[in-house]
Amino acid sequence: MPDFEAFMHNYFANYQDSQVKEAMAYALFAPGKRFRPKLIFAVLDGCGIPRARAYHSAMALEMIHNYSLIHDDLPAMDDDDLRRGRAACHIAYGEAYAILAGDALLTESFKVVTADPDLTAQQKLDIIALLSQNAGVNGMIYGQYLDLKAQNSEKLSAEAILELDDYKTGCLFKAALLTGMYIVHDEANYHFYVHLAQILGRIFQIQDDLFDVTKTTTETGKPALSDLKNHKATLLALCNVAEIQNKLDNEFRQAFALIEGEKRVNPALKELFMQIQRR
Ligand code: GRG
Repeated sequence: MPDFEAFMHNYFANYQDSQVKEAMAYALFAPGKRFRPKLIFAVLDGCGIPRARAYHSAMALEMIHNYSLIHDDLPAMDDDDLRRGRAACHIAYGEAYAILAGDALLTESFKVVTADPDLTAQQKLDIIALLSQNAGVNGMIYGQYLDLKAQNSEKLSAEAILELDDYKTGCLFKAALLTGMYIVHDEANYHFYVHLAQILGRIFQIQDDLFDVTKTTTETGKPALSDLKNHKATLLALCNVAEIQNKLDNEFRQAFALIEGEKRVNPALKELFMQIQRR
């Protein structure tokens, strides 16, 4: 996706030089998969609308995602030294600058949406409200809270773990799909996007839990067995690897049935889910 990367680099040039800016760039331009932007672009692709129409919003969402990863790795949270195969932001820049870089990515994300020349004022308001709601205390932060709380409590039920996943991981996917929905004016399909985002959040989190025990540090770019070290609430505490793989297959079946059930099937969304299945 070179055009989108170039767009983000150009936008970034507006920020005055500082070590906080360097720490922000270190996180944002690390080799991430850009799944949340890809979800937005898939919604646009399905309607034949050029991806560039979503670049501002996709950058905003990727900034929020990267803020969450910087803060998630901090000693007060997961205390992970490695992210995407290299030193976590707080290891490279120190805790204070990493905290500021995360704060700056979050606050600047909203400004990026306002700078989009193609969105109407109503679309900007809708997208900013959507991003803040899904990143905030009724969204991803609530998921992170449930996750932290679970580390010091009794084993969670499978339902409680899936609820945690819906908030921690599903909310930003919901923000991505609904951002696409607002840009292409497909509000009539609101429930389809919300349901698909929920399934995707579960898929991602289940894969992440599985990869923690089945893949090496070189393959994931993260320390192996990190969830175990942090006494994380994952399905592995309740089921074996084969059972979890079964749950994952079931979530994929639901996702494909949902996509195929649409009056106008979006092949780009289907292809993205197939890519996620091949991870
Ligand atoms: C600190 C407020 C705050 C929130 C943190 C997202 C999150 C909440 C923590 C991340 C924990 C985690 C590893 C969740 C599993 C799913 C997930 C979000 C993985 C990382 O996303 P990818 O795989 O990352 O899209 P890349 O590196 O590709 O951008």
